[in-house]
Amino acid sequence: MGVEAWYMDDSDDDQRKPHKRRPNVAVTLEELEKHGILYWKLDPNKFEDDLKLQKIRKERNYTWMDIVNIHKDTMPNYEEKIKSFYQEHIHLDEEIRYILAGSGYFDVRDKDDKWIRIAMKEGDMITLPAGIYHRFTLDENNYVKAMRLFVGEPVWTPYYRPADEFEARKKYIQFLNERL
Ligand code: KMT
Ligand code: NI
Repeated sequence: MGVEAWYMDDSDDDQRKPHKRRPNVAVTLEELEKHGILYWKLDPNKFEDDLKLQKIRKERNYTWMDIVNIHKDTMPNYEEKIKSFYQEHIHLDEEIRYILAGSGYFDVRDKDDKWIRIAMKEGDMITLPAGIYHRFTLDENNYVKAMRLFVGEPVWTPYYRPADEFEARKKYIQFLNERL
């Protein structure tokens, strides 16, 4: 089984809840791939010495990495950070995350601007393409430990929506139009 994803409902209830529609509208890995999203399943217990992870990093040039712990007791400016992660934005580079413990949701806009929620658990690694509108939230477990990877020196700058004038955004739209 790959990663679980679904179309979100319209409720403005707590962002940490699943927000599935009734009945649920599941999203397959194939649909995610059409949006330029890459996914891998790894063994989080051996992240320090994992040939599969090393291969991905080499092939995709993910040279840089660190590990972040997101929990209210360990993260400075926790509430502020949680809010900013959940503000819809793009980056000019790929956003690459590997969940080592805990869980959380990455929400991405589909080709029709609808929210898809991707439930990330330990062992799940994902790449969001440059220029895709997205956001992140913890789920009701309120904890995630994640490896952040990057192609070269990291630039974390979020460009909040609207950010349609950026080259990365235009290129992403072009990519979607060519594939969908
Ligand atoms: C981000 O950029 O949204 C984050 O780093 C969120 C935490 S990583 C799961
Ligand atoms: Ni982001």
